[in-house]
Amino acid sequence: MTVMKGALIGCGFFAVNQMHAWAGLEGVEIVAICDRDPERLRIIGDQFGIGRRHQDAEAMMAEGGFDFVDIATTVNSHRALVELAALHRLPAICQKPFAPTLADAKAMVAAMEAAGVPLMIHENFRWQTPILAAKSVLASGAIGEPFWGRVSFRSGYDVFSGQPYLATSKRFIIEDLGIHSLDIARYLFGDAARMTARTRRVNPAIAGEDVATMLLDHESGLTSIVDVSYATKLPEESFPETFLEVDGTEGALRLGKNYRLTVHGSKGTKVREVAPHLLSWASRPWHNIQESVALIQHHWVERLQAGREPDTSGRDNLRTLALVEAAYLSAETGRTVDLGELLR
Ligand code: NAD
Ligand code: 89V
Repeated sequence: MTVMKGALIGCGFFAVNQMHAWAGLEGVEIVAICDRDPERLRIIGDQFGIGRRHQDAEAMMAEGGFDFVDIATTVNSHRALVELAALHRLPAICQKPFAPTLADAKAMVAAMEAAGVPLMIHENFRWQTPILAAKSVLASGAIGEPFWGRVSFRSGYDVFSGQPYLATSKRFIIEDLGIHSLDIARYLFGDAARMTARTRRVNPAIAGEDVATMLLDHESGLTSIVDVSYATKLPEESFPETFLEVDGTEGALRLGKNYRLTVHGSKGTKVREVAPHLLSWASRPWHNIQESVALIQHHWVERLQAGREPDTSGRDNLRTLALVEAAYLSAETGRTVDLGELLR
């Protein structure tokens, strides 16, 4: 089997998961890493036994020796790094959020398309085992035609200790976490035509909004609510579980605490656990996210080898990012935003 070689850029908090997932996949090997911070380079390089270490992504790409780049830096560096990958005709994975603005993301898609190389956004939440299970129930027709849905993430978890930059960003929960929930809504219910949103900042110690409630009119006629909060103090913390409610013409689906999936339809009611697997390198409560990282990276390898576009390609993810922009615009202006306005 030919082994595909990759280079990872950005050796921070989340890259550790990506490196573990690469190490666990067959047919792929990370041969070089890059970070501006020499200490992060040393930590990740030593932990995963990577000898080739760079502080400058441009120099690393110019030297070459790999088949793709995996960009795991924070959002403000994404456009420059993806454009650099395009310049070197290197297929690239870029972490979410795709870009600070939809205009940047459109330029990144255009650059990669002009270079003729694939771009995948690391939008991993739709790859979570419980979300995949819900998708397959909806596709089976067990609840009939879905007409209403809710994607809900409500938590009081301290995300700022692992990712301190989230406390100082002017945009917080929609851009960082809601983006995943909005992508799940697209994955389950199809694209949305209109967005109405309300936001709040409850935690006075942070710069951005930590609560958002979004109403989506989907092209299919389905209505959904996507609600996210990091200000919700519950007796039992559920981070990082996403809860789902879907009503259909023949029944209903509920995904609740501890990955309990209830499906009610014309053939009766079934309740089962759709918990993620605890991979050898994973730790609770992050194992749900960690497994989805392994699954999306596996998808990338498969699609790259087959010469087919990944499901969460740059072009696909423009529609998820447009929902983020629409939510901020709607919350700011108080009006309902037509997605067509943003995607033109
Ligand atoms: P981090 O700040 O811990 O790590 C980013 C690293 O990138 C830092 O070490 C920094 O020095 C390096 N870096 C920044 N710009 C660079 C450049 N131009 N060249 C080389 N190195 C550079 O951030 P993080 O928490 O690991 O987040 C990284 C990205 O991952 C963010 O976009 C975040 O939203 C995303 N993330 C995704 C998930 C998920 O489930 N998909 C979870 C957490 C974070
Ligand atoms: O997925 C993310 O980007 C993370 C977290 C799940 C903690 O919000 O920031």
